[in-house]
Amino acid sequence: MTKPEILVARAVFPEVIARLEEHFVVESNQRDDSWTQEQFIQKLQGKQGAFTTGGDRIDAVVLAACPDLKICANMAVGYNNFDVDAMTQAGVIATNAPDVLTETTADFGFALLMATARRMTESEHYLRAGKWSKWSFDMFAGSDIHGSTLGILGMGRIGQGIARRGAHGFGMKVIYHNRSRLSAELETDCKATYVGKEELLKTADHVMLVLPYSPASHHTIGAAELSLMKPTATLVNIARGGIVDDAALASALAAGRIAAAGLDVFEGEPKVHPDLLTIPNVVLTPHIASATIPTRLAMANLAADNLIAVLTGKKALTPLN
Ligand code: 8YV
Repeated sequence: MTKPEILVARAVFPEVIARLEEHFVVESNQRDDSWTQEQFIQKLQGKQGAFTTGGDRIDAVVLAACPDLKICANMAVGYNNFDVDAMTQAGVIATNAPDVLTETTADFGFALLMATARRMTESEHYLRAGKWSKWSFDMFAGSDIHGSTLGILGMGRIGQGIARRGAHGFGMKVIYHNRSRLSAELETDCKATYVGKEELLKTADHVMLVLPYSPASHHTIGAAELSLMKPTATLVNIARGGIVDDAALASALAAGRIAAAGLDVFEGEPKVHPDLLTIPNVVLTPHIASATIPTRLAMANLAADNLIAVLTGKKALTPLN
């Protein structure tokens, strides 16, 4: 029997490519070239499977040009790069990579919160620039994490992981807002209290964004929402670019309307709003919340498992449609 053909759209672990090659004829992009949509379509034509990452868009145009496609496996839990309705209509299975990255991403969310509230990068830049000539009582004074109120917007698995870290590890009061309320059991486990979005923004000392991106969550945090937050508050976004209006955030930070922000994701990344690059009270990281080798390997293997299952006639492990 001839092996199905697949495209791996971005560079990944060689051992994952080797696993895929046991089952498929693999065209991979180990040079990690950036492709235009036209080039992507050209490579995908005639393939039954695609291994994608968050930057590879699968929409009606791509689907219409690639009628042999049966499955697209995303090496990401977020899947706003997929038009799932169009995929369903075209009979293409969509899968993501949940669970395997939950704890690693929650660790990072917490790290970014602490770095932001305690002004770690801002103070390091000061030190490296040779500006530290003497200690002073209020030098880089930040805000406390322990005992403060953590407001989490989006309470999926990663949000719950951050809530547990905050409540159990740091004695934080955790409040959350989500499309649906957690079960009583999960609320007890996370020590988290459900509140409305406005109450969360007004009362949290630290606001953590962990909600999925969709047209409905576009600019969930804009000028109006930022004006509700405490002037001493921090905002952390590890969800997706576009959930925050980055221009409005840059103005709020520059004007001191909130104390600080920590951002791992950006509107139009890898481009970053130029004002954010010059403002001191923002910690910036290049979309690395899931970046540990074991976790990225688990994500890649889960995407590979989905491709292998579907193209050998079995059910997808983590289907989206
Ligand atoms: C990925 C992510 O690294 O899983 C997600 O949704 O944002 C990250 O973990 C990124 O999307 C690349 O696929």
